[in-house]
Amino acid sequence: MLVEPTKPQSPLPAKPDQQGPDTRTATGASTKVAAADVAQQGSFLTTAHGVRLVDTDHSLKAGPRGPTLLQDHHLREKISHFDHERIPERAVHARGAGAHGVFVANGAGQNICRSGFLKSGVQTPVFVRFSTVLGSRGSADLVRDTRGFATRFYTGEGNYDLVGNNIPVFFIQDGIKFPDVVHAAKPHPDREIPQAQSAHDTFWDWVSLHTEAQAHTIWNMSDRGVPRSFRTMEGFGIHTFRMIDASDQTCLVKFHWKPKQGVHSVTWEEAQLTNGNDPDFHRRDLADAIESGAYPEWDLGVQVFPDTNDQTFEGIDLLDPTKFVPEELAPVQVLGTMTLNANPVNYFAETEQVAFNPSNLVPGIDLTNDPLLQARLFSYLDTQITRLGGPNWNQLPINRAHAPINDMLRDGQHQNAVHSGVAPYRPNSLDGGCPFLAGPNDHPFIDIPVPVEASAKVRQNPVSFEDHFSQARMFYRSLTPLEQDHVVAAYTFELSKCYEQVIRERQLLALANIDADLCQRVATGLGLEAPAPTVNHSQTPTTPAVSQLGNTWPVAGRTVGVIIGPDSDPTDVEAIRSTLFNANVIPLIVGPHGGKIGSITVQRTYSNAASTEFDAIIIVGDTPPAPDALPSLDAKSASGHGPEMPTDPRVSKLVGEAWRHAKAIGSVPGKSSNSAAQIPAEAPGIAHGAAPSVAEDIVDFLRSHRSWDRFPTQGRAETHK
Ligand code: HDE
Repeated sequence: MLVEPTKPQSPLPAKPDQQGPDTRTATGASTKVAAADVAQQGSFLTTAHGVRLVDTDHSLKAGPRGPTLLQDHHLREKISHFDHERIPERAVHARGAGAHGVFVANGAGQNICRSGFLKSGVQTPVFVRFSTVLGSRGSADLVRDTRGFATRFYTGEGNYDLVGNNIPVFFIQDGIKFPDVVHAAKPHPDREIPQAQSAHDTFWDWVSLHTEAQAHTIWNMSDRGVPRSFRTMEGFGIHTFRMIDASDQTCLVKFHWKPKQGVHSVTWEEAQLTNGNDPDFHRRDLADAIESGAYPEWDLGVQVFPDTNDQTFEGIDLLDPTKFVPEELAPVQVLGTMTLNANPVNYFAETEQVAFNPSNLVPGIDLTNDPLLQARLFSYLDTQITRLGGPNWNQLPINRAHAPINDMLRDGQHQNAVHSGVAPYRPNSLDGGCPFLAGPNDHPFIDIPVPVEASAKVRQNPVSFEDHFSQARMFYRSLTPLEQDHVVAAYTFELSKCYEQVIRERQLLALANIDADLCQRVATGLGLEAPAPTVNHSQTPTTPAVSQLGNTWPVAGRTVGVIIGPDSDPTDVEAIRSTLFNANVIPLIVGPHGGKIGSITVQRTYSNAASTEFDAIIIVGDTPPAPDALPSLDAKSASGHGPEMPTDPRVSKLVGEAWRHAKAIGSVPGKSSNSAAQIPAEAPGIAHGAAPSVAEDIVDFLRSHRSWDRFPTQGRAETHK
């Protein structure tokens, strides 16, 4: 008689009369082969079914000049597969770059969370995907936008996805509005412009009407909207999550990623130039850094709050994702460190097919009722079905868990598994009762029975969600005067790109409600009247932790352009290179032409180098006009400047931009005055002198990222405390 077994058993083997396919990979190899053989094996070109081919350049035709035959199986397979190479890009966050790494826990989380991956010393493989939000897959990296920061931890207890951004607050308080904000921010539906940016009418129309978006928008308008690198971005989980310890005690947490290299940005002008010079700037920077061994690192930390009934901390509603908690009120406690140490082998298979999902939780981490988070739990699962063509996307290599899987999910498009047994249901006796349910000591995910406030079903926000301006004000007033200047410039630029006057005026009113001075300065730039505020602020606290300036950071992986001329001293160049290499900074030699200048190998030329690819520059000796520095040959050479000039005009342009973008500039004197002569010698971030000491000074300047004090600021110092 069949009885339901009482002990867990392995999945049933096939019956004696059954035989599944041989255990082969998709390439026909045995499953125990190296990863590369799973993708392709053998050195002959074959069809997708392993038949070797003698020709792939000519279709099968009725004679050399005749029509192509339908019979050509190779032609049809090759073209048909090609026709289906693209999958729908992500609706948002379409443009991204990924990397593999490892997270090592320091054990500090053990007291508040029972997740195995937070136990001291546990190493967990991770895959991270950074992204912009608005642009299409082929858009430029350095647009003004929020950046996605999505991390998958392949833990022993299943996959945990922390799908966050580089800004700690979000546009909206309730997920039901996500299609609205995205439709407003995406290109206009009639002409499909502008690509990958918020400087247009529909965006500002929506955020000026829907003022809960203002708290996020001001972060976008700050330097956070144009990061120097993925490596120099903070990450935030945004929502409040719940952690559960070994004895079922709970606390509320907000996640933070802190980059070891500090938080840095580029200037707006630099961002715009970069998008033309190198639209892949961030993607390249991440891959190059990893390839060169300058592995990016972040500490993962949490702010911890008591799990109180009102889920409010120091007056801040923890369920409102447009609010953040200043670090001065709740310090970030570090739980471990993530190091990104490997680039993907194949962009499509990994970075494109990775399918994050905030529902991927592990024991010890649970959700709160944040209405934005709740809607995400539906959206991500749903979107992958369209994007990855069916429900089995979790079987794709990058999405597979590193923990044993025995689900009862069956069939569906692209099913990779050959499941044995007959009873993918519970309870059963036919498959030996498998799979079994875990007991409390088997590391199961347990939904914590959090009481739900007795209430009616309503479409309503809590009252605290009505405060839309106090945190935007706190953020603005916590920035340094220079950072405030950048915010003013960003709003002025964006609104100047709107055509509708009424939209500008409405956004000015929102700015008046954030800070009167901010509003006045933007209004001046737009040539409009500053409106009076309609909101009164009582005392606004400040949180200096949101400022990016005023510290020094490691310089590993930074790039310095070393600009040489035909007579530059190779000993000087070598001294500079070795000083920079010793500091783990990457020198790139920029010469008047490709190939070699004497014994020095040129990596960039005057005509193809862009100032935006360097964090600093050093000019070694004289840089007279190169033979191709003629206005008629190169528009960059600028009319009127010809071979009679002491300096190649493209070098002058490079130096001028480095100056404008607050980058450190060094020069080693040559025989005549070189291009750095145009720069005031005593200005901040300028080093003149002998080769090794100039390079040492430049490394020192790089530690504070930029020499911002080169320019006077207009922001109000008294607001930043
Ligand atoms: Fe997303 N979001 N999102 N989002 N999101 C997606 O999922 C969505 C939200 C974030 O590198 C999509 O797989 C809704 C907040 C990142 O693959 C989609 C709502 C935060 C990424 C989606 C939000 C994010 C996504 C597009 C409101 C920061 C890129 C393709 C309820 C905490 C992940 C995909 C990657 C991607 C929906 C809100 C961050 C459409 C409906 C808040 C970093 O499912």
